[in-house]
Amino acid sequence: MGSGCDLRKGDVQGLPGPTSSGRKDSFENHYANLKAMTCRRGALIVLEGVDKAGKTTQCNKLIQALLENEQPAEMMRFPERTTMIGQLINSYLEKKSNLEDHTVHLLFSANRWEQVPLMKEKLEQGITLVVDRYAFSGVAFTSAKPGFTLDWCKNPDVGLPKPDLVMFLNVNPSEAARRGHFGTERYETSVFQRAVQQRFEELMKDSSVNWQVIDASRNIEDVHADIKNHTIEAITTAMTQPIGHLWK
Ligand code: FDM
Ligand code: MG
Repeated sequence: MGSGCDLRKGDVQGLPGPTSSGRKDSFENHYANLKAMTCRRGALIVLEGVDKAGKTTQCNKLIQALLENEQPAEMMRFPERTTMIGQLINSYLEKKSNLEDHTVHLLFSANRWEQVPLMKEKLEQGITLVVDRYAFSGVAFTSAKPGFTLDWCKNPDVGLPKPDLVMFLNVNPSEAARRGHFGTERYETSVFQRAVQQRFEELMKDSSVNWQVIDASRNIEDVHADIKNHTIEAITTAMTQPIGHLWK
């Protein structure tokens, strides 16, 4: 499956040249459109939801389905615990260290920004990225703590690559409880998770983001079928559009 971005200077010969500022604009627009069409970039697909919603299971199944359909795809997750910043976050989540609340929020954001060059490279190569949590988790979890506004929490993530699709895996609290006990990491209590759910609901009111709420209380295969359909649509749309900027 071709996924190269092989547009070269010669390919735009014959387009209006950059002679006046008005024509320069039209030249640049034309060039951007042409580049987008030639590149067939991958889509940025995010799965969000509270703990036990099935995000990781569904990310894995989606990757498998895309690869079976010869769609280049890779999985990513946030926090990405393997980097230096990720190790600080990991130790905080495992309660092996304490960090001040603003500080850890900024570390989670920095942990996304440090992956941006890699993400852009993959998307431009035509690889679809399926991401387990993103800036929305960042905002929902920190703003569930006392004294944090949604706006303050969003700020450090403004301008990140904008997802082409964000699927919120929605489970009701009683269903989530039936799926087993929480682990021992920080934030894994039902009181906190309910506050997080409410913050997600606030974030989903923003129509500048392509949110899709998925009923994740159904069986794994039904949820997967829904997720796959939304993803195929997003991949088709993303192909002809440049990567956007989140919350900008
Ligand atoms: N989390 C995750 C945050 O608090 N902020 C963030 O920006 C991100 C990406 O980290 F409790 C929280 C959410 C969860 C924890 O996530 C680790 P995983 O998916 O269980 O590894
Ligand atoms: Mg967890």
